[in-house]
Amino acid sequence: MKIPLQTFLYCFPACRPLKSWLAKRLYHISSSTMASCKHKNAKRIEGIDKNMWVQFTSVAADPSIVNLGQGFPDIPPPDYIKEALAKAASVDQLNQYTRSFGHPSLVKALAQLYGKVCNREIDPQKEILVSTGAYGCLFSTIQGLIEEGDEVIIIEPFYDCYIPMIKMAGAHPVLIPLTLKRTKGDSISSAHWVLDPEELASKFSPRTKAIIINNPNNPLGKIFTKEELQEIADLCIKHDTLCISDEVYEWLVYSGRKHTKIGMLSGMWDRTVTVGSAGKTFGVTGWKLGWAIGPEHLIKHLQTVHQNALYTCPTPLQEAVAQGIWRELCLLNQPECYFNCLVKLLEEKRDQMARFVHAAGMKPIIPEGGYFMVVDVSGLNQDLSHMQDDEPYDFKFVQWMTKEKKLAAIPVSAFTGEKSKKDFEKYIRFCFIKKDSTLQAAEEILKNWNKISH
Ligand code: IK2
Repeated sequence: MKIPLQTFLYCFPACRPLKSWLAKRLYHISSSTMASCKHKNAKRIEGIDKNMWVQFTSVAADPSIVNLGQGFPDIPPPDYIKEALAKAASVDQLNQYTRSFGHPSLVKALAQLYGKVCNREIDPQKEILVSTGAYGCLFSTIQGLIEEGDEVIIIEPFYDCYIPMIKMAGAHPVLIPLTLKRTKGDSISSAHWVLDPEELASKFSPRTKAIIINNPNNPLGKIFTKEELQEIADLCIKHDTLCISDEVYEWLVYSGRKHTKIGMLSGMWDRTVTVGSAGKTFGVTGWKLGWAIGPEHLIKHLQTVHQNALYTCPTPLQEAVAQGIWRELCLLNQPECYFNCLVKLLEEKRDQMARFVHAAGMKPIIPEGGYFMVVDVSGLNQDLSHMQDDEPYDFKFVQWMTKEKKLAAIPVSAFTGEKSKKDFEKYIRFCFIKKDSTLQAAEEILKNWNKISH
């Protein structure tokens, strides 16, 4: 026989304290069940909780480690940009909110600069969005233009944030690797990494909404030739596909190479969003300012995302970057231009790094642009069998090297999808926008390592 709790408590009043205890327990159980369900992550962020920058930058933060990992300079930014920031911060009005889609003086400066580079008039109000770094612009582009169920083609190795951003939009990444075209001789350049045109064509389908290219590429340093870009452009036009062109290293182009903007090829302006970064342009990565440039009918959707996500970016930083751009605009193609000075400086550092990694038994891939060098470490035959087995070799190698040799880098398979990890796990990436003393310290580590291991 079942006796209801209320009847039981009525008949046995001594048990009434039990009632309140039971009620509290029941409330606790039901609310914690509700909580576990309501506190669950949104589906759109499922499986994207790991982030390699979070993982590797915290390890490399130890000052005893020579950090050639994350891509930021330890050489000082140009004085004029720091002075411009100090000056901007001293103007009361410039410490307040500014226009949502970009501070007026910055969008004007960007329109002038890219108008000159692209040889077309750019509307500062309608064809530009300023956001929190290239990251913010990529996010607004993908959220604003990519629909649930769409496919987005990405070229491997790729900057790692593309995939989680595409997944957050409910779309599907479709990957195609750059592969090393075998060359005679010892020296390998990023130019030897190419797409297979037939494979590329096979990736386009009626569901393809966009292709993302990164030119110059991080991590390889590849600069796509005009012919390679034309092949991509032809496919975009044939399949009526958008192109998102991440060009944050556009000014870092080494001797003998030329950077072409895919958005400037015939028929491409109307379907291309080009992304740039003040952090990379002026060596101020901590400022986290970037821009997206393209036709009004695309940029207006990025602006919609931005106004509802971030609304605006810091005014003094935007003013200082505007001043920096005005300065460079006047000096463009002259030796005093900061972009040209930086390229000269970095080309020397690139060659210095290539020499010392080669001397240590690693094989460098000489980058045509950017400030990273990918190196093949398989020649070192470093036995890492004692380490966790469920990670690619390069992850283990970087963790081991950081701990044992006090030298930090980034594993290249972090820039690929699952299927390609096997093809890239013998490579690690070094950043060379570093002071001479930092590069010398790295060289010293590699010299000693060689002595020990041979
Ligand atoms: N796109 C690319 C290709 C980038 O390299 C970056 C910045 N990457 O730097 C970290 C590293 O690779 O070590 C971004 C976008 C993001 O740029 P921003 O800092 O302007 O958001």
